[in-house]
Amino acid sequence: MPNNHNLFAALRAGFPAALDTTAVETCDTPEPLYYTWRDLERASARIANLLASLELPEQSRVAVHVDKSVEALMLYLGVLRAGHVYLPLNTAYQAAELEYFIGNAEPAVVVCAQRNFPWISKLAFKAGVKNVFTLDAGPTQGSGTLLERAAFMSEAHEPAARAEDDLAAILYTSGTTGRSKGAMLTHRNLLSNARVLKDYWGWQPGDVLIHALPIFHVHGLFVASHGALLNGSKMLWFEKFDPKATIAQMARATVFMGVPTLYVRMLAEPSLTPAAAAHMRLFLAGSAPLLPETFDAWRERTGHTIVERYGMSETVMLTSNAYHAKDGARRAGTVGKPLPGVQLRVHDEKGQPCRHGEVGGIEVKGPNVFKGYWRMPEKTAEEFTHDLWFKTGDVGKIGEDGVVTIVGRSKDLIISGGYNVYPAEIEGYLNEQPGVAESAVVGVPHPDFGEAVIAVVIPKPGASLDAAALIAAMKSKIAAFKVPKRVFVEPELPRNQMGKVQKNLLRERHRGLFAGG
Ligand code: MLC
Ligand code: AMP
Repeated sequence: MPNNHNLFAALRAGFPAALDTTAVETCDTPEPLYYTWRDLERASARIANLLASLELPEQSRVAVHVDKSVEALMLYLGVLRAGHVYLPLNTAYQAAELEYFIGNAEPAVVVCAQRNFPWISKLAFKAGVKNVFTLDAGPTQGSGTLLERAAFMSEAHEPAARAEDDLAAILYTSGTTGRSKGAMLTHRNLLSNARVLKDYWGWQPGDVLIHALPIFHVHGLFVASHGALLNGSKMLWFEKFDPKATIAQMARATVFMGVPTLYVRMLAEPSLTPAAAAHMRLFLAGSAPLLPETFDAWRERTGHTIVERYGMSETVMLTSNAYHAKDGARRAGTVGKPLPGVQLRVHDEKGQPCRHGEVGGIEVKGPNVFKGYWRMPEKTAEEFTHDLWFKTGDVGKIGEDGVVTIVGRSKDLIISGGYNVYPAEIEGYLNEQPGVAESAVVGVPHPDFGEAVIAVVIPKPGASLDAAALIAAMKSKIAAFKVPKRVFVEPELPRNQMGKVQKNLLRERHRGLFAGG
């Protein structure tokens, strides 16, 4: 079907002719499991046929809250193939978080781990979802009702016809105020970006990717998986990141992608040596700022210079340091130049262009920029300028040489170990706790996570608050990575003359909290 813009069809075209060679090898299952390209082809066809048999409305959302496994990747491919919309959810999310996503996205299908079926199915059925399946990574093959049902389906499936602007995925990103927003990504957004990255990062025949990131966010699901699939490259697959085991696999691999925390943790391993990394071609980092110390230490310890790149859920990848020498040098503390096809500008608060080196809001345009927030036309309009550039919420500058440096964020956002945490959301939960008058959540430097979430809470008159009890209460409600690592009970919050909480003072006061580990 020449005019079919279904992303799956393009990824499938990248599979090697030898379909019986290994596409994915697992590294942290009791025994290594080998999945061939034919396995990916057949399983995604069966899952697509299963979805087709359910006679869902066109472009139905399929919400997925499952542990990382090769079967979960097959499910992603099956959803694309069937022409539906993939909605991945972090497995750390708990009931309150999931209830919102399911209510907002109105998926036709929910897939969850067997152990979570009792509570997730309850939420889903309450919201009117008719199809709830389970999917677990088993010791020898995936298990659960999704694959049991798919096993009866045909292995032949023609990818559903899709237009470039049809939705392929929705990724929820938390909002600075109020609830999370679903970023709608189209087949064109994802494919155009994957093709640009294939070229820009010099993907080669014979490349082998170490895949150690979760597959419910842009970095692991799109940047890493698409890169390997489009290039027909084998993946060495970790369900959970392990620094020692990752280093051990470098002798068989060529490409690694990680958030800065993964690099920091590998640097703590004595086995990280130039010899261990000698077979590698490319180390990529992103999702959070890579500290120049980490960049330098990595070069010293391995002889490799990390390529740092910058992106976000709404735009996939925007800029990258160079891979090819012709594209320039790789510089610590910068995120490189806009990728081919991406336009990037820096504007001041009045909407006027900043000069080279002047700091302002980063705005972008290009085939990679998302279609808008799911069922939130007003929020979408707010995030675009009148001439339709997307306002990233990141603050930065462009040098004379075109290289972009991110200096901060205008959005009140903490990035902890590559996961985003929106203070407004956590403050909302804290403020609901008995005896809490108000709270302020900020990020402070952390040697492992880059930034760590902490909270300052103010008791209601006469109330006494226990920091440990507040942390325990948060742990029972929200994803653990969002829970403040420390809570301080203080008499009042610092405010400016306008009454606005001065979070910068709180950050300053607590910045040494985790110094040195
Ligand atoms: C885990 N914990 C975290 C955390 N990850 N706390 C703060 N920040 C984090 N990122 C907490 C858990 O809640 C738990 O707390 C304890 O640490 C141990 O949990 P774990 O699951 O064993 O942790 P670990 O496996 O060590 O996970 C750390 C990690 C993981 C760094 C491997 O966070 C990770 O995979 N991060 C990558 C995120 C990512 O892929 N981001 C890409 C977003 S895409 P407790 O209290 O229960 O003990 C994007 C766009 C772009 O941003 O540009 O790419
Ligand atoms: P997300 O909403 O999870 O997609 O996170 C996107 C945000 O991560 C961006 O808006 C940036 O603030 C941040 N980010 C991604 N890559 C980098 C990077 N290399 N350096 C600094 N911040 C980054």
